Amino acid sequence: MTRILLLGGTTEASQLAKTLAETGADAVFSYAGRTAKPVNQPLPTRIGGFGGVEGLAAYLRAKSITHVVDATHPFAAQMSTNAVHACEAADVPLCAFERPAWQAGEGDRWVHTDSIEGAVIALPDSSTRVFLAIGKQNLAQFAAKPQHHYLLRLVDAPEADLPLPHTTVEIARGPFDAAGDTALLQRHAITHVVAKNAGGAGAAAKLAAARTLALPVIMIGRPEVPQRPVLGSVAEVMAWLLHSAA
Ligand code: 3Y8
Ligand code: NAP
Repeated sequence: MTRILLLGGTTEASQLAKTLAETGADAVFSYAGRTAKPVNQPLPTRIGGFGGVEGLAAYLRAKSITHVVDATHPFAAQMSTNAVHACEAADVPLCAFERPAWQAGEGDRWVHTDSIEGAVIALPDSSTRVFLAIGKQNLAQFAAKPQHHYLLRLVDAPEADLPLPHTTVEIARGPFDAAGDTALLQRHAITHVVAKNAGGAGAAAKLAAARTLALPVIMIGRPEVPQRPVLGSVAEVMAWLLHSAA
């Protein structure tokens, strides 16, 4: 009896949820509860943390989960790490469903950093205008360079004051398109773009826009997560589920 826990929150997770629903799979979709109104999914959905590794392991046992697919974002490193340890503890097979990292192409002006702190260091000292397209969880680190004007794109309007003195806030939920992002960068006279190497299509528009406008992109590399099988398509995940059916 196969029962799947799908750790979601990305375009890939939504694609997989659609196929699981169409095939009548017994699956539950999980959001962290980061946004006010997450997109509805065609599967029974739970919202909120599990309570660390122990909480997730207890959930797996209590709900008789037979497979976990981690389709969270490459930067959701804590969730992915917890999933590895909880699945080991509960002896439940786990795979990750993840899009490949973006690679710089012709005309790209990328500066690679391996952390948010590295991105702050990579920004110039003289004040300029920066598109910070990394959401809201990591803004505090940029307070080390308050001299810049920051264009922020957030999913929900910030409740508390922002940790940066000069900001313009754009409330928008992706996926985004290159024409829209090119116009956005021009409208705000942006000179630098800061991005996480999310991969996939949903967040790539700003990279195409930066290339069009010959702007530098400070590209933050992905955090480390423990070893687990990583699959790259819905078909591969469906085959994995079938192959390792309980
Ligand atoms: C809550 C679920 C789908 C999923 C869509 C993808 C594409 C649009 C692009 C930019 C980059 C960013 C951010 C981004 C994108 C997709 C995907 C993706 C980047 C939602 C969603 C949840 C979140 C959480 C949110 C984070 C933030 C990151 C905004 C839903 C819309 C910047 C990542 O305000 C906050 O606290 C936002 C937090 C985590 C990163 C951060 O650290 O702030 N995603 N994004 C999920 C949950 O609760 O479990 O609300 O519907 C999902 C999507 N966001 O179904 O089609 O697959 O990546 N999300 C980044 O890539 O850098 C925006 O602006 O150019
Ligand atoms: P994170 O830092 O790796 O996780 C922090 C904690 O949030 C986890 O330990 C877990 O809490 C909870 N959590 C995270 N994802 C969850 C999920 N899908 N279901 C249930 N609980 C979850 O996570 P994050 O980077 O904040 O990402 C949160 C959500 O946003 C994820 O769904 C992710 O896919 C989505 N997202 C993130 C980014 C990004 O840039 N980080 C981009 C796009 C989408 P407990 O320890 O209590 O279990």
